[in-house]
Amino acid sequence: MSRGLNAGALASLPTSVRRPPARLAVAPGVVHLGLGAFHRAHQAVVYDALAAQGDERWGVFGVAMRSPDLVAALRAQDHYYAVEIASRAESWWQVIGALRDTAVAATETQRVVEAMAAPATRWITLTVTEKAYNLALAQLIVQGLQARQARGLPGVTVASCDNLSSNGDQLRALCVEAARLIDPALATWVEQQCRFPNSMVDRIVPQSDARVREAALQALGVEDQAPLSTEGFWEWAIERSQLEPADAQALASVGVMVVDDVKAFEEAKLRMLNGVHSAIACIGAVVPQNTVRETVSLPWVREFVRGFLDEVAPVVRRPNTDAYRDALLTRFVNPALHHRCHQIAQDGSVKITQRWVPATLALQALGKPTPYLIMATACWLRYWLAQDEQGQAYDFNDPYTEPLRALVAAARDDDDLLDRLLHFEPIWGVELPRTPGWLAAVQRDFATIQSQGIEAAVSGLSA
Ligand code: CS2
Repeated sequence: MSRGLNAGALASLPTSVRRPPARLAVAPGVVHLGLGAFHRAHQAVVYDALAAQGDERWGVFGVAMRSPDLVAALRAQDHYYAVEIASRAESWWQVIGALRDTAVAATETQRVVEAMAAPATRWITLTVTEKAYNLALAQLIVQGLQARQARGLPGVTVASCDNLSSNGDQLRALCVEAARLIDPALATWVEQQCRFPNSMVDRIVPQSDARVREAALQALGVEDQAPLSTEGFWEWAIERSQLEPADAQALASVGVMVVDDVKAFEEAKLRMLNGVHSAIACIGAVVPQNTVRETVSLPWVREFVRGFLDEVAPVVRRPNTDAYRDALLTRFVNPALHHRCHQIAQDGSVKITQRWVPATLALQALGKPTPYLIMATACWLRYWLAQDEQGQAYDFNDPYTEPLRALVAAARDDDDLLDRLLHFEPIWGVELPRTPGWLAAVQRDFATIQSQGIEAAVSGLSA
């Protein structure tokens, strides 16, 4: 039995492993909700870069929303864990020190509230996934804000880092609503004392697995129960007007893009990266292929990805979309990343409503056809059949599984089913299904997938 990673093991790690900056006895300045892989391989790495410069205010109190397992593993490791950062040019393992304390929101709510209301806390950040943006989430945050108000403490920066359009504005609206239900004066305090920056964060961080744990053991010489593997690329764009000037300066000094408007970054991320990611995930799940890299390595999928990215580029304001597209094509086939298609396909309905619907409507408004988005939609419908082309059944993990299953059960025949699925308002809204030709085009592509298979249907687009 090998020893585990913890504070005592740091000194004897191999010299090839990058060590975290020394921890000073400073209370965490950040409460992060949603302790998934993304935060630990993205923002926590940024905070370590700040700590390495001597800025000690970015230690993290990490909150898992429900699952106790990761928290238990991290506590046993003094909250240290290792990240493999691998790009084409170089790769290394780095132990992260930013995480200082943890709690599980579902069972330790009071500790979480106390952490948010602690004098040292200046930021509350979130990566809780799209489906979690509801009143219950805001009520949790507002408990912390209410305690701050009662104690005469200043407001905080509440930063949503999820893949949602105008994520900060959405979170502000929810928090103000939750505060108003308690006391209108609290709602005013939240609006006036707290900042809710819009932001775009990007780094591909697959869920960890046994392969990553084994690679970590090889690299570190000790066992890490919570290691991650990610790419070298990362971006974080955040809205300047919602930041304390000192925070803006600190973040910018380690490479965060502090910008006047994140819209252009958000469009590139949601419509290009995430948009095509969801399509790749559906295609890969159906073929089937295990990972994004395997799927995008198929020449016909690569062509599709390129076509999809070129199709949506006119409704992305970020400059140099060609370079952004080419970078994505490289990032998706990073051999170090084992990003499972089924992981990305999960929660698909709440994702594609952000990723495909606004892009389709924006292109239609420009009078441009959307054959790739339409094919992606047909692939999503095919994915909903829950069986790959080899006849293997798979499970969904989607907040709308029940209502969508009910639609399937109520359908009179296949045409009726498609019609019902494509009118499901929480995903498509009301406008898109009414636009001329959209429904018929999706139905036509779906029929081609059903009769000829997904490869023939998708390849037909670029032919
Ligand atoms: C992916 C994202 O799972 C998904 O839906 O599209 O997690 C994606 O990997 C990240 O947004 C990249 O920054």
